[in-house]
Amino acid sequence: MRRMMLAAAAAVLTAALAAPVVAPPAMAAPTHTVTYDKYSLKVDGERILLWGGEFHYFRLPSPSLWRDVLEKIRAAGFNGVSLYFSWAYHSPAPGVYDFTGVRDVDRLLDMAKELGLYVVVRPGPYINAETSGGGFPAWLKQVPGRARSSDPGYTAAYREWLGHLNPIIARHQVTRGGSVIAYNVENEYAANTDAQYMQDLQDTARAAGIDVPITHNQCCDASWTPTWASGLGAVQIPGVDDYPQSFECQAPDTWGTWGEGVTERLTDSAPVYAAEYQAGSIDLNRAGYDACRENLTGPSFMKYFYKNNLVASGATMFGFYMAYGGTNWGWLGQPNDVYTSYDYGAAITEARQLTDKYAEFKRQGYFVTSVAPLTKTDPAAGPASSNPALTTVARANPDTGTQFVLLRHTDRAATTLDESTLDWSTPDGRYSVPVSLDGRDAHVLVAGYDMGGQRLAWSTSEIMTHARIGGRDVAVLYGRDGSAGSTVLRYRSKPSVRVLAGSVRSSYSDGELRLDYTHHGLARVLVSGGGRPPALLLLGTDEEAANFWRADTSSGPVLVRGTSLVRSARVSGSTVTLRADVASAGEVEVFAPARRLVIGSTPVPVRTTASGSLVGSVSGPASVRLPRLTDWQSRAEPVVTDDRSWPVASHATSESPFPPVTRPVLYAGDYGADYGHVWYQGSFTATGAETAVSLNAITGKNGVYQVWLNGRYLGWANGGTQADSEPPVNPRPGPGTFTLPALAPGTPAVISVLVGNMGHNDDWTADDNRFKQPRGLVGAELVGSSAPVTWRLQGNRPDRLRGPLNNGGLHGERAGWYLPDASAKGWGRPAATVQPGVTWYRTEFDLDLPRGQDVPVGLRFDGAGEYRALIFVNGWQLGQFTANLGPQREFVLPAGVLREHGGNTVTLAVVALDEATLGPVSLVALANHTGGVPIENLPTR
Ligand code: IPT
Repeated sequence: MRRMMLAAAAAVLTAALAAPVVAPPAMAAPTHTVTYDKYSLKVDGERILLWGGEFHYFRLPSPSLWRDVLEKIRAAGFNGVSLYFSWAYHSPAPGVYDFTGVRDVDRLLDMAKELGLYVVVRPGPYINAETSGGGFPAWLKQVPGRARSSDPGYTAAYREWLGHLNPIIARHQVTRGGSVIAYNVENEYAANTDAQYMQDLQDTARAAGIDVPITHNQCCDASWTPTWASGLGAVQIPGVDDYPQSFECQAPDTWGTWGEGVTERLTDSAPVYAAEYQAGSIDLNRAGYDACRENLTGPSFMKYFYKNNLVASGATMFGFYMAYGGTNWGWLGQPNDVYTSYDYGAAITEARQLTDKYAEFKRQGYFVTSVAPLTKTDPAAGPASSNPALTTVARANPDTGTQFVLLRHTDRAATTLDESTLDWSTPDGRYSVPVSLDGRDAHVLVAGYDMGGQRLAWSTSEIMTHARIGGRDVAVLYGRDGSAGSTVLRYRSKPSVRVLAGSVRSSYSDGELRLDYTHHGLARVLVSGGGRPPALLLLGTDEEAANFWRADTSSGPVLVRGTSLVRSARVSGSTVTLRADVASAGEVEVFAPARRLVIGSTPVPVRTTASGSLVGSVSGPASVRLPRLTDWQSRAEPVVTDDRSWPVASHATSESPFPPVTRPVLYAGDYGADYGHVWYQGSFTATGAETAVSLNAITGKNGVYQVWLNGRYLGWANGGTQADSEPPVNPRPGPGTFTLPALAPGTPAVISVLVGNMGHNDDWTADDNRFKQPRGLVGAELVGSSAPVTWRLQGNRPDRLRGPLNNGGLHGERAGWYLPDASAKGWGRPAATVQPGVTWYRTEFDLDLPRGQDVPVGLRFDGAGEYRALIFVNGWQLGQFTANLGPQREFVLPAGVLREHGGNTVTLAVVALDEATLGPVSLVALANHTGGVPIENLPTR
């Protein structure tokens, strides 16, 4: 009997954990289904090609700007986003979680749904992402049991996190009317793997009502095992991460150092998933992110690698890492690989500006989301090329026959201009097709395609997009400026052809209209009759094509050119209304079923063109002058303070695998000092024999510590960095010996040490040896004396509003000097130079930026010297200027934190290693557009 009951209970449990979960009865009925097969995901049975960009909400502390960035992502043609969720960002302490304000992920997922973006959620628990601890909260270092395993200590901790997050995600699934389409467990889980843990993560998700497909992102090609495609812990849609260019932004000529970048098929039961595909880079060598954007991951990289991958792999699910990188504000960043900016050389800059890479994303994104046969393709024989320097790779849709032919250089690194003739058997006949390729580029040529109401036999121009507008098919095709193009369309009878602009030759025979031209500017050809609906072919250069914006409305798509962004469009009656940004005055052209145009709330007088479009002119933004920062007040932080309320370092043991250099354990985290700076005070009674103090500290890369005796500065040393290899760990990672002045026997003495913790190690190796390395002092002893020293320490106190990562343990942080309403007492006129230690500076300024304009504002530092400055704006710690390290001099101040209409406070905590001169600090306008999004100011208290 008892056995039976147990068996029944086990069956119920198994059902609850493993079966695809049926929504609890209280939930509304599923509104959509998400299924998949080897070709693609399907929503309500309809195939989709998921073209997603990665976005980190936690790197943009302004929910209003989430909308700005998500609208820009959508406007580039993405139909999805991948979102990591950072555990550390939401949890200052075990059991304490916050999902409000800048941590309101419910709001984020609502926004994604409203904008029509599918979401792949990536809740970790481990995320890497160059975040401190790889997204693990620092308090997890005190939890016994190996992280990223099925150890009970870790399991209880991550279940707490997912216990808060999963229910939020669950209610935003496509199956419940939201837009979450897949759920990524763990992250590149390839070292020290524990299959039971992978399984538990999935069971936990299912039990919380997650019923969309579960995915994983395997590092870095299928040779890494396990791939989680089969066996215990297998996911439904295993994916692969690909970073073919590696991360050396300073190298101008890199081309696939990490391989071909073709995403492997890991299973025949699911689509090929490029879970993270390189779309930028961390700046390992501090070359500056523009070098990452231009040298390493620019448009020619995108053209070659993305198109090659699209056709060679047949992937229909993509997550481009990153679409927008953002900012390592507060103590969010991991110390080794990144600095404050996480711009990533992405298509959208940290200051939310659109780049040449954005234009390339637009050309490709519009294509892959407009041409439906791409969602279901099999490998096919590519046409033979008469010139061996050029090669083809092909796929075809088995239902429509539509072919996708990749044209590339045989030597993928070739930079030559080569011409060839393809012997191309298309669904509409066999053709000799002249093609050319100039340098590092690739083309996806399409044949046998029902392009709206037209039949495209083939074209050597690439398709950007096409849309039925006002009863006509409008298609945008493009090619490199100066290259030849041909397009062949089929008709029942000879159509009438009118070349409205540019130079295009046309000929007709045997049901085929052939257009020949050189890509140059924007040619326009109107085709009517021939037994098909009329068509307007817009044949442009790459640049002209990228000027087009496509927005979907309930009256069908509209196309726009001449604005610097189109966020959305609406057609009502005979009026088309655009939400669009404009950087400079000029002409705007709109293809829409309308006769009147409104941009924002301003009617724009228009005329109708022969192309059937509306043309008018728009004005640019008003110019902006930002105030100068003057009237600085300053205040030095004390070096010796009353420490009676500070915890005494008294522990004999630690959870950390790193053995203490001396006892008691001095590790900051063991006493709750988790982020940023930590002050230590060591009190002793002098024997007179002390000659020096020998210290050791771990700060993470680029961290330093400073030492004083009785308030007198003794100097500084570099803190230890991450031990990159496996154990044995470096036994004395951050040594420093500081000579003491002579002390009279019997006198009380205080050694003050300020240790800057640059962030916690990641847990890439899933073995605790990196992640659980301590921060702060790891050893301290007097030289020449055995006088007992009592060490006390003071660390961060979390700011409830700004979150656990906003602050460290500087006195000024604990006393609230960083807040905009800090008392003016104790502040005075700054001295000409700063002394070693911590000096705070503060000033206020008013802004009143032009309404209806988007002016991203930065704070620029022009100084140099042995100092760093923590930057607080209205209390939000927006970065660290490292004068001695570079490369970053401009720090983005997100609107919302920054009050665009009203008073602002900038507070700097300058940590000087030597006497230093600060140098100018100024506000800079990083761009200026009309448009933008409405900005909600964040509270300051
Ligand atoms: C890949 C990680 O999954 C991602 O979180 C991020 O760290 C990215 O790298 C680099 O920016 S791991 C990489 C070794 C492929």
